[in-house]
Amino acid sequence: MRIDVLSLFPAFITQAAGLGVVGRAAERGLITVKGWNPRDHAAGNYRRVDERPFGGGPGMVMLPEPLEACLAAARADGALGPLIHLSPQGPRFTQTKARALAATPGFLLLCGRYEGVDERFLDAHVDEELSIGDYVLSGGELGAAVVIDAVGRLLDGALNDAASAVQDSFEDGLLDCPHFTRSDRLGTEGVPEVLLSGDHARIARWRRQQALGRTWLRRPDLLARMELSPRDRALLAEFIAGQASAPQHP
Ligand code: 9D3
Repeated sequence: MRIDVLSLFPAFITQAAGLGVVGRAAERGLITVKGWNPRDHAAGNYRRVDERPFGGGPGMVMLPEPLEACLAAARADGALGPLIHLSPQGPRFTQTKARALAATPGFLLLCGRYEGVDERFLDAHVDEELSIGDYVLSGGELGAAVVIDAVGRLLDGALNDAASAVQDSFEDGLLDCPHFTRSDRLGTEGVPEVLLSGDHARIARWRRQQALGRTWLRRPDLLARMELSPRDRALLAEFIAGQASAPQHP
């Protein structure tokens, strides 16, 4: 997979994509992340990439010309797939979207700065928009890093253990169960007895029940949109019955 990122801070993206699981995926040749700086394609001694908006008001807007030249350079270099604008106006980036992108050969990400990007560039070149959540960032770079991380770790061979990919929170729509380490200092203190039992069927059952129960406690919105199997419903009912005082969900 190839991801090309248009950003005034390309090093931010390439550094983030060089670490951890995604960095290893890059070493394994599964993913290439390339940064493109519109400033390298800006004209004049000042290499302006921003300008004051028509109609006045505070703040600057990214000029279309450096972005057009930057995009053309990326495409000429082989950048492929849709151009996705990281934007607070976009629909929310989700695990479903991450899976869809991971199944493609590549895409481009456009990171805005200042107040945003000239609408005429967006109309002419952007295929999709994505927001990473309802909070105000100072630019699209963190959004791009989030997308690259979530997509990169889904690529076949990116994770060392294939099982950890399927077990993931959100891959089955549930939060994770609690984890306990074989810590020298803490020993087995505070560790649920079932995890020490060696009974793998009981352990799997407990973990599933914890995942269901914690989702019910902390993210009832996720459970509401799920179709639980009869077994899961029974596990959750048992979890709820074991709660000291059940929280009231509307
Ligand atoms: C305070 C400026 N806002 C005036 C209403 C508009 C605004 C412009 C530019 C708000 C944020 C940004 C920069 N944000 C992004 O580029 C961005 C973002 C975000 O802020 N939140 C969630 N997801 C994303 S993806 C890109």
